[in-house]
Amino acid sequence: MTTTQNPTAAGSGASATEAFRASRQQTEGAAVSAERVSAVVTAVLDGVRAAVREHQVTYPEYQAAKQWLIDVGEGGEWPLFLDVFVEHVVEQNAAQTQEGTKGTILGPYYLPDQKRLPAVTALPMRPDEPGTPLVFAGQVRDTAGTPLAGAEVDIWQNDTAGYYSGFAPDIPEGNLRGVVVTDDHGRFEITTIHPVPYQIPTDGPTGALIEAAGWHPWRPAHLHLLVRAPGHRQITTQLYFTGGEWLESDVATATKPELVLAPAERDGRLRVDYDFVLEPA
Ligand code: MBD
Ligand code: FE
Repeated sequence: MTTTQNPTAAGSGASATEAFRASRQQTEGAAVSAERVSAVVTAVLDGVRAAVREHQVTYPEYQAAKQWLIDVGEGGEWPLFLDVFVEHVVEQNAAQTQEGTKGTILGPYYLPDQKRLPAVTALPMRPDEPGTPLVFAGQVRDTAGTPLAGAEVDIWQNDTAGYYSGFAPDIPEGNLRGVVVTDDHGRFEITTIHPVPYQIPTDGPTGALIEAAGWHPWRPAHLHLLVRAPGHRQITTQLYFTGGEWLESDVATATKPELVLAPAERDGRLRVDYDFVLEPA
């Protein structure tokens, strides 16, 4: 995957399109019937037509909207835009049949095949990585309470500048990303830094829309996680932190009360414990 030389976040959106293309094989679903395509697309178009009618959309507005759609595609921001504004509803649908730990959206910045790390570990970091040290520890169990040894806690987060490795220049590949493997008791203990709130790139078409609408572009600070074990349903989730900004107004509508943690200071470092529960596949 190429990393754009644009240090601004518009580069993030474009790289997210490449990451999505690269991972697409895994996400391809079964064939969809004509009935279902027609039902869903008709509903989408009916919604658009209703908005045009209700708000008496003009020709200049219609042409501006067309240009914006072209710009989102050319800027590679469809993964960013869709994951921010639509994915949470798809996740709600999926959550209806999911037991165990609450899930939430994946977002555009996951990269597969990161470094495998032992149960007690630090995420790959630069020697001078800025940030508040955070120890994140817990256990992975099944819904019957049995610890899952060898489970994978696949974790990624932003740095204190707000950037994700692989989606911004000048950050080493794999920085603040890793696949932590639980010990014989299903436990893990990960040393990292506290993530910071994430700002949707303000210099791309998604940011332009947010600005034009008078919305704000922020997500609360979060850790991203995929947790998996053989024979169990993978959980996609995020963890948030009490007292942080934007918890009540996440632009991506992806917070859930169960996912907000309260780190405590211990030995001069922040520590937070959280256990994951996986249901049988
Ligand atoms: C993110 O970091 C994120 O988690 C989501 C869901 C969307 C955009 C950026
Ligand atoms: Fe994120």
